[in-house]
Amino acid sequence: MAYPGAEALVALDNAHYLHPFTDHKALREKGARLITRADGVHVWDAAGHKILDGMAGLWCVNVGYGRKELADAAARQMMELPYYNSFFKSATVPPVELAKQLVDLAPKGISNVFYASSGSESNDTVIRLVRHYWKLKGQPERNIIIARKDAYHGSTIASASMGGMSAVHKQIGITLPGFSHVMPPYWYGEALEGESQEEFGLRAARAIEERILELGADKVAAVIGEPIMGAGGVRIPPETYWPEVERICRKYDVLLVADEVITGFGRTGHWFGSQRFGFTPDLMTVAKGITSGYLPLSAVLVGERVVSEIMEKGGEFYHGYTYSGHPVACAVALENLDIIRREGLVEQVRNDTGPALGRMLQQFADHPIVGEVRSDGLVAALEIVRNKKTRERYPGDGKVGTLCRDICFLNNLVMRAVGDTMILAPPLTFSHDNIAELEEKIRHVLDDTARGIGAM
Ligand code: PXG
Repeated sequence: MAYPGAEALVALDNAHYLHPFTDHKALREKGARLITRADGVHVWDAAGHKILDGMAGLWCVNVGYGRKELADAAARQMMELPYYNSFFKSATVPPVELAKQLVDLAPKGISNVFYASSGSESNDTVIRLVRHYWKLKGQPERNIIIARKDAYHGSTIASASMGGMSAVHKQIGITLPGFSHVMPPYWYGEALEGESQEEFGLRAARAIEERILELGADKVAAVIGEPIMGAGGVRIPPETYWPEVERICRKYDVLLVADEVITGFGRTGHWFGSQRFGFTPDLMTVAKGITSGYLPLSAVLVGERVVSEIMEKGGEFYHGYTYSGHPVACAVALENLDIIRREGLVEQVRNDTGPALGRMLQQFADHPIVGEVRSDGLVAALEIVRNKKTRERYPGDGKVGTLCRDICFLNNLVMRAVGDTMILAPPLTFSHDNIAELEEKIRHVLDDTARGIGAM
């Protein structure tokens, strides 16, 4: 059944609402798709279509939609104490309890938590903390952070400057200094002919070492990376990459930061991507799945190396947000972690649904327009190419990906396109039935896309 007043709402949207990451001229031509409700792994639009959400909202609705426990936790906390801050030597209960749980879940060495409300704010906090640390250490000239090209670390000026998206940098115009970008660990796109995954992983890691040596190790504060690059196109690094990056960071005494905004809270079948890839970061950024997106919350998890410096040297760290440690958001996070544990979602993704999704998707590796299928836990990518052998892309800079995404829409499936890379990150509650439903839809979508471009 159509949502009452839907047409008028779409007109109001066109008139008054500037959407994030949107070409507004193009949006106005068609109008937005109004999403009005959701349950489990499906969302419904105003026209009544039931849509399979292959992206868990924006990589965040880990426990799925319609969780009464999370609404109840928020309501209880709102009645008890809707807000108080943790500036000026005060604290509230939920962020304290949540800090303990986060520290227990995180890799060894992580001992403290700084809260914010978004991944971008947390990454800004990382930049502030890293610089603060090296100043306290008496090495203020260590102020460059090495990141990877095509990385996404957020949309504030600082986090976008740290990110490696060239179109974003171009639009900002003058990005902030203090960041240096190296090759991403993207075997399918960057490997030399005949280069194995393992060899390429080492070469991509050593690009970081080369950059450290070029800049001078005494100028480099930290290396930051998403364990699996998300918005850059689900680039899953070879197994050799992260251990080598860690070795290099230790060798030059550089801090290692994991941006776990997407990979945190079970996405890869481990609590954190750093555990999946076997490395121990000094700092970690988390957001999204920490509340399954039900309320905005993010955090920087801080390791002993940085914590001990802050504690011993003292002095105020001039940084924080009104909503740092928001009690309602933290209460929802506590309940969300409880659900993930109670339902064994991390283990389910690791041992059952992650491998099942991978097997289902691999059959499309034979499809005429698919060059590579890759997945890890419940995050996956399908590369659309013109020539499977040479990996040549279709011309048009992502036009085929956009076409494929639009065909997904018509088939009531949400799959995101990054250029011509189609990506998936469904809720962690995704079942075998959901995987079967997804298979049906993907088959249609790929066939229709191939027919649309004359490849079938
Ligand atoms: N780091 C990573 C790894 C992210 O994926 C952020 C930081 C920033 O988080 P906030 O909460 O400030 O948005 C992100 C966010 C997309 C898409 O289209 C991805 C993100 C956000 C919006 C869109 O894939 N990731």
